[in-house]
Amino acid sequence: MQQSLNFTDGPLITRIDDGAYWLQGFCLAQAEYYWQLLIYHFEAFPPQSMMTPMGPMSVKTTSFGEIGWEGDENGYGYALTKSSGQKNWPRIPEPLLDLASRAASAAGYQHFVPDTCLVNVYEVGAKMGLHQDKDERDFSQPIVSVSLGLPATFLFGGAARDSQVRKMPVMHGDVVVWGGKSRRHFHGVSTIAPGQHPLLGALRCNLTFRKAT
Ligand code: MD6
Ligand code: FE
Repeated sequence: MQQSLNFTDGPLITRIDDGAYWLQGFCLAQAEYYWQLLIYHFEAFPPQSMMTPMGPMSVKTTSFGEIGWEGDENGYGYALTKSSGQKNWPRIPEPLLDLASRAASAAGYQHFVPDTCLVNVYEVGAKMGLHQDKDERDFSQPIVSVSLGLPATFLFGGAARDSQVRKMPVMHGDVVVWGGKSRRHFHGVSTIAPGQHPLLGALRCNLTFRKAT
């Protein structure tokens, strides 16, 4: 971490890289409410493990928004799709749109209006290998990533897969905003360690908001 600015009336904001910021505790006060919205969503759209060319992912996924993310045995990584099977994904709830927009603003990206929210659920032992987020059309728009539940080590590399990787302990209520020069940098999540979170139990949940179309 190169630089931390602790504003007296705001969250701890750490610059991770060019255009990438870690907002510690940014949504801690509202996190329980967001989790309630997610539990409700999971009843109709349960998180499912996506298929990749390397086999099923350990992380389970569901979505909100005009388009969602689905597994793809043929290509690499994910494919953006219009719907989940027959059912369209529900709209991104207003409180979550508001959170994404406020977090993006706090990191210097004004007027962020995401059209998709990917919800990743990690059980103990799940992880996400180093990857780039490069399926979106407009790389001027950032990604807003919200962490809930068990802590995780977020890995942040560079433009190449073998660039040096930094490790950030992301906690319940943290938000990472990602854009600018580091928009396509490699990143991932280490294996989730056993633990119990007071609200989520033995789970970590991550929301990523994007403007994909
Ligand atoms: C996760 N997140 O934290 C996975 N991508 O569970 C991501 O892959 C991610 O957190 C782009 C920007 C922020 C992220
Ligand atoms: Fe990603």
